[in-house]
Amino acid sequence: MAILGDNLKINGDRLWDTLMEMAKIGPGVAGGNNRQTVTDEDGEGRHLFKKWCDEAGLTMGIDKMGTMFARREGTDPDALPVYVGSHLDTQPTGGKYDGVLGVLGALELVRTLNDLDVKTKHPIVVTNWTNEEGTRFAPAMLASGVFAGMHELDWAYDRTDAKGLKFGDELKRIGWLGDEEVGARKMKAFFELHIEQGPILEAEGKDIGVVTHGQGLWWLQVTVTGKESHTGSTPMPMRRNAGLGMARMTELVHEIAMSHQPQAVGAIGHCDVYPNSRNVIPGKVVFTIDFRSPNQEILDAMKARFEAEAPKIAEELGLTVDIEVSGHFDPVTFDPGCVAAVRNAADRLGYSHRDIVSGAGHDACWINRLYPTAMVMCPCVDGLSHNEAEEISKEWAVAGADVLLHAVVETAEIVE
Ligand code: HGY
Ligand code: MN
Ligand code: MN
Repeated sequence: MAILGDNLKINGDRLWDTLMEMAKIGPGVAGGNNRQTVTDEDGEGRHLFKKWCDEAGLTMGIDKMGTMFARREGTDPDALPVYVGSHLDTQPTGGKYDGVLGVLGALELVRTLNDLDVKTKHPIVVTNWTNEEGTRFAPAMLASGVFAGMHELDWAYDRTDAKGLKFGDELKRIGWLGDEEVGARKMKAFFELHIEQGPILEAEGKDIGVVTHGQGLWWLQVTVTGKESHTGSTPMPMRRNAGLGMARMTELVHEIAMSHQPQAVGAIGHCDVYPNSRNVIPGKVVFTIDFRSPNQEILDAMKARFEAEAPKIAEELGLTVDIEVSGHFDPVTFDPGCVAAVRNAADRLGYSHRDIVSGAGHDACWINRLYPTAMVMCPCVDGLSHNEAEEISKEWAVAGADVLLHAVVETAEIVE
């Protein structure tokens, strides 16, 4: 395909300006973003994204999880579309690029095809998946999970945030509850551009990560119960300190992950201490654990060991412990054909690249269960992400979007 030469490239200035424009919505306190899912800020970001899609001549469809699908027509309206996108929602102390680069890189792809009047046989659909982060409403990748049939729609609607607000009510309140059945759309393939959120590409001086696999994860929610009592007058032997239980279990999580190096990670992320008073021994603590590994056996062994040993810690300290699963997906192997399209694109464009396993979860991990899927990664500074200081270079963003453009256009089949 002649036109798929290295002359087919995105407009880097326009992509960068678009990223900076979106970054103004839901600003954080340290230069990043706090645009959590189905908040007013998320709604504002959606309106801006829709405005840009309208200007690009795309047809917008929205499903019952609020996911946004902006369609560029192909020459064959019946051909299965190639979907490309990521997420616009962020962590509370999120960066400007996690997810956003994937949505706006896909928009730039379409803008470039419009500029060059390039036609493809298959339609191309730019996608913004709702609630990828799972920080306000667990689990992560909620909308793509419903789309992939991993969660029921009503179960997703009932997910509650720390204030007891329901996801479905909040989606309706911000005005982005769509009418399409979730999962009704069929795809030829799905591609997602994402920052690596790890140090490998930058450390090795590589422009592109060709994502062959993704880590699996277990999210556990742990409730430790003891007895509230006075921090001053309660003798040490009489205490039933739920906070101490959490501390010992936190050490256990770390030790379990360290025992499976280098193929494992584990930490706690969220915790609520009750009554959270400086002179009351915590009677209850609720905290979350995030175990991940690219290796299924290791992943499941970490969960099993914690489930076996946490009750022993509790018993020693006169506590009780309850463990429930709040998120899970198995390790992912992306589609070899789509992965090859990414690798060929990087070669054709002369970008240095290496195969890589995604440390983070992505919507692509769920969509890969239904349709051929692959990811493109670009480096990020110090591998830092889920931090307002998250940073990428314009050159990295452009390289990633160029490779995404070629992989998608090759799959959507250019019409000469
Ligand atoms: O948790 C994750 O890996 C993703 O950032 N939601
Ligand atoms: Mn992300
Ligand atoms: Mn993220």
